[in-house]
Amino acid sequence: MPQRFYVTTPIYYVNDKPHIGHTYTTVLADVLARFHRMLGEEVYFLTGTDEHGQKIEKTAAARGITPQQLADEVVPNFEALWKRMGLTHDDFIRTTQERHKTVIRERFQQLLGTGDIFKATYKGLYSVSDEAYVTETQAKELQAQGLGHQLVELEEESYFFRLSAYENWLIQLYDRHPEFVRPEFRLNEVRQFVAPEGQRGNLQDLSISRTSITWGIPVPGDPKHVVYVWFDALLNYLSALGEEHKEFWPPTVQIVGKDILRFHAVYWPAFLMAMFRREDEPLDGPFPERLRPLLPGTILAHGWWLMGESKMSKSLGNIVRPEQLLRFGNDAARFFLLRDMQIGHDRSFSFEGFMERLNADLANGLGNLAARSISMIKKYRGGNVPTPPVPMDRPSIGINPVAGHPSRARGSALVAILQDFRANQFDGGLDLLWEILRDMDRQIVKTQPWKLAKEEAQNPEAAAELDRLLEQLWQTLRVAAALLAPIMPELSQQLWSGLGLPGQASDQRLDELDWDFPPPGPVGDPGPLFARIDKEAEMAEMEADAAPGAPAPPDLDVPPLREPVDYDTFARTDLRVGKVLEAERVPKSDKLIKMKVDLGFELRTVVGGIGKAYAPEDLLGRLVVVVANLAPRKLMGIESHGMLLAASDNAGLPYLVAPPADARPGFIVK
Ligand code: ME8
Repeated sequence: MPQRFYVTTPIYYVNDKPHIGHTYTTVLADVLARFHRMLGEEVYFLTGTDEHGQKIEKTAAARGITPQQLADEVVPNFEALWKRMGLTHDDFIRTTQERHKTVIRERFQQLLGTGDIFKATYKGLYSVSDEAYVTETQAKELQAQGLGHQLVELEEESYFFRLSAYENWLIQLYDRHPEFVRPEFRLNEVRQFVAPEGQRGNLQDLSISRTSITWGIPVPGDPKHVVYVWFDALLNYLSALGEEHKEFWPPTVQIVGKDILRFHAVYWPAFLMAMFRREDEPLDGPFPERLRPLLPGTILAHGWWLMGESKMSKSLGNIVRPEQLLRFGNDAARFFLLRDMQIGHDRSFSFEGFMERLNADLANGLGNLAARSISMIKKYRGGNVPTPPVPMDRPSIGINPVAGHPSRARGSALVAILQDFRANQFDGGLDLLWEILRDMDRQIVKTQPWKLAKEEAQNPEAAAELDRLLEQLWQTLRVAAALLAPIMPELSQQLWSGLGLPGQASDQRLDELDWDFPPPGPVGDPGPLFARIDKEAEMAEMEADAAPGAPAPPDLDVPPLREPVDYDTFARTDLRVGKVLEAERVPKSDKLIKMKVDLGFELRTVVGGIGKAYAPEDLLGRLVVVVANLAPRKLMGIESHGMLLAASDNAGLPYLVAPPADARPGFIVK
């Protein structure tokens, strides 16, 4: 029976359009799915959207629509993008679907029955921005970070999952099965969270219901509470399979960004242990190995794509959108994302780097080698791939594909590449493959086929050598086309057919690939595989695109300077950095926006006349400068406690003054 391979992506929040991060995670899952299909495995690939919770409720409220409307509006963006990119997912789950909600209700009830979920009164601190209860220690840590986490004292009824009871089994899971989290240094982070410095008794029970919001799945029998969004979201991986595909359980690889590793490596296995546990298996005893095959194989945590050194975010306006990558084709974007990111680590993105990579590896590297090789086979052998009696050394032996990879020196190149791919290290495998391609280029230079072709009529040795070179080039390109099929499905097929090979590159079994394959017939014409990008022209065009049809700014009518003031007068104005946490239009006004602004030490209501230049959702999370000691003033019945600083053009349109990204709410501006 073929091995099963179930791969998942996180389900994405519907409060934003897809960006490079979502694209990366989903492409990585698609590459894994295609790769494992080419190993003969039976694959199930799941993605979807996370539609409940406070974030969605808030964004919808700021836009004046219902959360369901917001979800219905955003989901097609994801679906259309994945379709345009030709992704091969088997299912797309939405947490608002009935099939999902049913499972949440059933599982919630099951765990209520086993005592793993219980109702209690929580009294303590709550972090509003993290949507989580926090201990005194955590509260101190949050405050020390100075990121403006708003903490409130709370006393409320909540349902809890008894996470603390699973600490013992979780630690044993990490110790005995370190493959549960990859890469290894990410597992260490998880260990540090669960048992810092090896200390036990650190995990707190987890509140898994909310009464503060309504947008969620009501707790069965107690609809005042809705199920906490992470209990809801994580179970999608289970609910999506349903009865029909349950044989795929458990997930083989679950791809997540490092930001959500804790949820997947701590809460998720604990929920599953609770669901699959037998009563006779004591939680303070050894972890029952029986459970291991019921838990996810590997949680694969990748790093972030950064802009410069900072995280991409809406408020910084530095998000790379997938459309910007797709202008050079699906395959180019896929190749770049896989080639340039070392799994687990962060990587900073630049458009220059993106284009340079494509030019170097696709236009020059692979494209050039394929064009040269096929044209030589045509020119010197009438298009028929020669089959020399003594094959030339294969890259595994004859050339040294392992330069720079001393640890791989013993393995053959092909085995090493497949090993890297199996270990989800696509950057490493591709690096090695390109080393082989570069070596082929060097072989051409060294062998000088044009000279051999002139000599071969008189010298049979020259003819044989030319045969061997041409055959080796053809075999190498064939192997490359097959290996690249999971990563660049279109381009590899173009190369495959161009080499005169029948059928689909993606139908090949990668575990049966070798360097010797009898050429089936004459080579074809792959055409140019990848056209060289004119980097300068593209950069200029991108800049122009960034401001489509923007009218030239009007010549500034510079107003005269005001009367001088002395420093003391100026210094009486207390300017502070603030962060906009909520924003909504003031009814019946197209100009006024009411905001909740975090000043580091308190939350303020500020009403600003910026509604013609900004939509409320553009303001969320934005850092602003607030005149913090301005006397309160009523605007359309709402008391405003401060004013945002903004520059202004001739037409009076405001441009909010933005503190640098590393400033914190509460900082004084002077
Ligand atoms: O967290 N670089 O959804 P989300 C790389 N709904 N990957 C990035 C990235 C970046 N700059 N930014 C985001 C959620 N990602 C929850 C998940 S799962 C049960 C619930 C990717 O829309 C990365 O995979 O915020 C990250 O984990 C995911 O997008 C977060 O997507």
